[in-house]
Amino acid sequence: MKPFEKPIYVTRPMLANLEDVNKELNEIWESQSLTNGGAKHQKLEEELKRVLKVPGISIFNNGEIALLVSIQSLRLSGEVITTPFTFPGTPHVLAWNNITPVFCDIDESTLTIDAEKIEGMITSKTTGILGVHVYGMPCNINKIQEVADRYGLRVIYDAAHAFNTEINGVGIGTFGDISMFSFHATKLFNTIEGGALTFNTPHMKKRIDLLKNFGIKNEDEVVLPGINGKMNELQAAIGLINLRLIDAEREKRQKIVDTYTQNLSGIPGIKVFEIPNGVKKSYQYFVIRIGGEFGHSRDEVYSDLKKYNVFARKYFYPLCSDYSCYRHLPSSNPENLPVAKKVVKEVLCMPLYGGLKLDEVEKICEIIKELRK
Ligand code: T4K
Repeated sequence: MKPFEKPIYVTRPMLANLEDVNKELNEIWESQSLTNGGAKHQKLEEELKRVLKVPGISIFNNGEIALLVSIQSLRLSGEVITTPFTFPGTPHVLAWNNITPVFCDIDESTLTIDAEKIEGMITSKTTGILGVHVYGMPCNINKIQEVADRYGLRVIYDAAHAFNTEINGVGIGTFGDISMFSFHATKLFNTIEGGALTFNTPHMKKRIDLLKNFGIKNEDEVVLPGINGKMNELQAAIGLINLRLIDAEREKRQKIVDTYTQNLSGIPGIKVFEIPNGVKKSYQYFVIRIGGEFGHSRDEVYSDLKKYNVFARKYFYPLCSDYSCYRHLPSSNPENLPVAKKVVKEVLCMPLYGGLKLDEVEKICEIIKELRK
């Protein structure tokens, strides 16, 4: 089989029509209001509240600063229990807040933090749980909340991959104390860079909004050591346009996921990572697990696909607990993380974006089948 003529990446951003962008830019130029909570910012917050089905929201310049602020807003300290199977941005917000990440193993079927193991990791220093809805798969929210309530812990969800995810019609951003969404270019919904915190108790917005604007209350008062986490008007404008495009994008991605699933299911050693019924999918990632029965390791498949110009990604390898900045921690001991250690060698994120053609998806599946021979 011939390689693809042009590289096929793990994702491509959803791009708005330039005429629509120009229209928005004209309005911004007219208003001369470029940032600091302008009209577009306010409108995007209102629209996102509806789309994400959340009572409270604050939008940010990127997801990472939003997550950093979520820790400050809940005044977490000491130790926070989290997953090692995530993007570096998750544990780093703890380190930046002088908090020790405590890595808990993951559940083999959901690949999210193993809620049954959280209780055993709680110490007198624990103040919170930071779960990640990895690849848009919801954490075991009921069990996590039950443990948190019993020990008086706060719960934050990193929902960077879970835009539009709902559990039985309930927005994923309503669970726990705060959830963070990423609107990075590589996400289903993008504002180029961007993010949001969502929460159930609308009074939380006041503190979060202060924290993202240097703690400035008014011209005479600065009441908190805040940071600059504000989304600007150009980002917000892109968001307003892109919100109109996501339903069509999700439909295209659904067809791609169906095509992958049909073509890859039944190949010995390949397991398609499926999100259960009752969960509305974000279609941000399509993930397979490559087990021993396939006859080639995940790393071999990853490298072989490159020869065909297909750039799949090993998200989230290596485990955060293996980074040089965290591997000294007691919870990073491999004996504490047997499932994560195994899974991280098997996962492969396949290309998924609306512009990917179905015959290209079929060819990628054929390449994988050929590799097995
Ligand atoms: N928590 C979790 C669980 C996260 O996954 C993330 C981010 C965060 C927190 C932090 O949220 P943000 O602060 O980013 O809002 C990418 C993204 O940059 C990152 O947002 C994302 N997670 C992560 C999973 O993926 P890289 O280093 O893999 O990106 P990169 O540049 O290699 O891009 C991947 C592919 O996408 C490229 O090969 C081509 C394509 N691409 C990328 C960009 C940026 C484009 O076609 N156009 C583009 O503009 O991290």
